[in-house]
Amino acid sequence: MTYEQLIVEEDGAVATVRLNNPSRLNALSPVMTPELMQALLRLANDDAIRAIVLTGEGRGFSAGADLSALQEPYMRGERPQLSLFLKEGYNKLIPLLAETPKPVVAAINGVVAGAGVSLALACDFRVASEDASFSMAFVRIGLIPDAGSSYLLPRTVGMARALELALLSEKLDANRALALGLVNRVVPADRLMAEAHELAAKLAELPTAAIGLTKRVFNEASRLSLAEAMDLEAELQDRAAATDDHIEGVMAFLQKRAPAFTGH
Ligand code: T3D
Repeated sequence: MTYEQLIVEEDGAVATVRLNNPSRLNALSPVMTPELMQALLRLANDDAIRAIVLTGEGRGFSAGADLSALQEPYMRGERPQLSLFLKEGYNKLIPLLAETPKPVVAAINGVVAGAGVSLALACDFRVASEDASFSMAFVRIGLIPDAGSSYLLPRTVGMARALELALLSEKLDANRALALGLVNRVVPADRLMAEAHELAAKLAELPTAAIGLTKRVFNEASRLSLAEAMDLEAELQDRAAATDDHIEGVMAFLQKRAPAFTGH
């Protein structure tokens, strides 16, 4: 499968999805957003793929919405209704990414801004290069945090820090992002892809269905009462217990050997 603004490579059970519009720092264009959705859906349904790495080509991870798409209508004095773009684009893309039943590692290679931050936050792990920098950016163009960042950012760094990041929109370097909990780890630029791939490969060896169900219970539990969350745990635990990997995990423990999970 070939794309115009995406490169998708597979290496064993790990797929690497590379945003590929480097001259615009991989801004999310009307071409890239649907292509990314298409690729994620395909990988989610491919049993051979058990972990995904998301990264950017060039010196950007993603600079958020492709603002060049707004130039012509704004020059003509038009005021396009942004909610229509959001509902057709990010409002489908970000839940698809966050709820993909496979672990997703963001390998943050450089500049991240606006909806690019949302994209990184919707991944399960964020490994940043020392060269990465982060800016919420929305307020600088008179907009509010969208693409799920109003929901994901406070849950990741806490409300006070999220407000500071959104309102001031200052550029953070990778180590500051690590200190705030915005990323899981920072690595030298020349180690980024190897570290992200190593983490993804480790995740790909785990029981894939249990990982998908863990993501689901965490996502849904935050909207439920304790009792409701525990009911959901019980329901999803039946599904996890029905997998071959559950039997393998228990038998490997009892037989004092390493488990060989298959993702089934
Ligand atoms: O439209 C909707 O649906 C609304 C939804 C909005 C969601 C959002 O994401 S709002 C936030 C949008 N993003 C931004 O406002 C960030 C804009 N970019 C920047 O502020 C800076 O580029 C960065 C801080 C990210 C990086 O700065 P720097 O100095 O490293 O790079 P640069 O020189 O500014 O950018 C390099 C090129 O990328 C440049 O093109 P050129 O001059 O070489 O031809 C620049 O125009 C282009 N570029 C960067 N960001 C975008 C972009 N082109 C289109 N859209 C961008 N977002």
